[in-house]
Amino acid sequence: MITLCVAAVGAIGAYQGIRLRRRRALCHKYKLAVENLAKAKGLSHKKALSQENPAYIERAKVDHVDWSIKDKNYVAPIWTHRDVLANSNTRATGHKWADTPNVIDLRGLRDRVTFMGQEAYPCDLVLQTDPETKAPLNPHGRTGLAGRGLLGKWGPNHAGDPVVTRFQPKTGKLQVAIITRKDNNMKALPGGMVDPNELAWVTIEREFKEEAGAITDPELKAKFEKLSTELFKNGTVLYKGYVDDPRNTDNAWMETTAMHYHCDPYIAEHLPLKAGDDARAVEWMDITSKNLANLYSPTHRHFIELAKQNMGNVKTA
Ligand code: RP5
Repeated sequence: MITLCVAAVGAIGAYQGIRLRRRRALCHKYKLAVENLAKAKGLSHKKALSQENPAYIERAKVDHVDWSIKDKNYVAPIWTHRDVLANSNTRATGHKWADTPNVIDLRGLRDRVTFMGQEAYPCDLVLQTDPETKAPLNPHGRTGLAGRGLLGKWGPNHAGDPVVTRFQPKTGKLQVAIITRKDNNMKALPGGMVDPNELAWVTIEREFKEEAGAITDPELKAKFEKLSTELFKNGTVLYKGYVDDPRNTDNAWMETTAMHYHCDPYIAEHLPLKAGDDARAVEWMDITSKNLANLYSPTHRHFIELAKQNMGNVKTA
């Protein structure tokens, strides 16, 4: 009996040791992925420190973005937009797309993943949390704002982004489908939030159709449906991870899956586009360094550059 107990305790100890080592290895891999992304050209977070979302309150000054540098003077206002609170999943009314206002009550982080460098990591294993509030901490550092701002979820908020390219039928220049966002009038990819239990590639196709295919004429609409459905049959995953988004806060941030779809010459010439949903306008934008410099997020520019690489670095404009 005693021998059995000793063996059982030994086995449990060994199992816990393996789990601890696995957890350490995973955290190390995650940390490296975050560092690599931050080091990548132009991808350290800047928009997340900006005042570019007109609905946002003023962010606190950030002297040290990196959490590992202790900063006693850093006091970020805690702010979550009233629309987020009104749609909390703990309320009887509203659309319930947002988490509970009190992060302590949030039990779901262990069921959620955070994407970094194309890999998915369990949030509860790799994310650091604020020692006082217990809220998850933005892996790219301080933003000057605590709480969730306009984002519904504590931690990562998942989206999908289509990078749809074509050669302009007359000029032959490489172009990308770009919307003008209604919230801040900036040009961006026509992406959107992943719905509960939705696969990212489904979100990507749905969002493109909603934001770039709001066509009312039935004949043109049918043409758009047929051609875009054909286009979305073949896509390449370009990226999974953090987006430098002006809505990010210390405790809530955007992550996305970006996929590339290239139009064949027929689709390039005949796909009709019309802005809808969150888009004020939609256009085929020449891929030039000037145009890419002013996008909603530098991370979107990165996706478009990855799409170019995916096409073998074709000559652009
Ligand atoms: C960005 O916000 C993502 O890359 C995606 O383009 C977009 C999703 O948010 P909404 O457009 O739905 O507001 O971070």
